Amino acid sequence: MVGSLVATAFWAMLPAYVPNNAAVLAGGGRPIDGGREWRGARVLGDGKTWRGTAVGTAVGVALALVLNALVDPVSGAVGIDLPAFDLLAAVALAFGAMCGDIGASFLKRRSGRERGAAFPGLDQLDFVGGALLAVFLLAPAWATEVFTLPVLAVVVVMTPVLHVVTNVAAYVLGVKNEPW
Ligand code: CTP
Ligand code: K
Ligand code: MG
Repeated sequence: MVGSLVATAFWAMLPAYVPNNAAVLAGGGRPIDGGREWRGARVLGDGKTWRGTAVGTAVGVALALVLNALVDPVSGAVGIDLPAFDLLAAVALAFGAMCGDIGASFLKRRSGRERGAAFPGLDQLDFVGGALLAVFLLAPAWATEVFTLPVLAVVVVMTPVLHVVTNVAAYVLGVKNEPW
């Protein structure tokens, strides 16, 4: 029961988890805010780029398509009925995750935090909020079927743990500037 909730939550959120990590590897180039400031601080900052956002979204959608090709054998192997991704749901999860992270940077700049500064809580859940909001808005039937209340509860508890682990790992490997 718990195992199937965790497996479903992890599988369904993978297209939202991977974009931020892909953006770290792909980032660079022109910042989304074009260098503009608002009220004495950058609108978003140099850490939110067009390339990172586009590549992150594309990688998330591509991963969903790969998962769709694997869903039957994996479901059979683990004995859990994992969901396949509607295209719109995949786009919403990936792009919504990137938008949640971008929204968080906007809030960080408004609260005087420089690029790279930690914002505990927000850092671990911004992309989850963005992804879930987008998928419930753009693919409501799919989202309601997959993200039942127990699955949502697992997502909210599991994601910060995974986020901390992957970011510390990325920092230790030298691909990320801060361990958060
Ligand atoms: N990145 C990007 N575009 C995005 C998100 C991330 O190019 N939409 C890249 C940037 O190179 C960024 C790195 O991924 O520096 C790490 O992402 P993140 O930790 O979200 O950004 P920070 O640099 O910490 O900036 P902020 O304080 O605004 O979160
Ligand atoms: K972030
Ligand atoms: Mg950061």
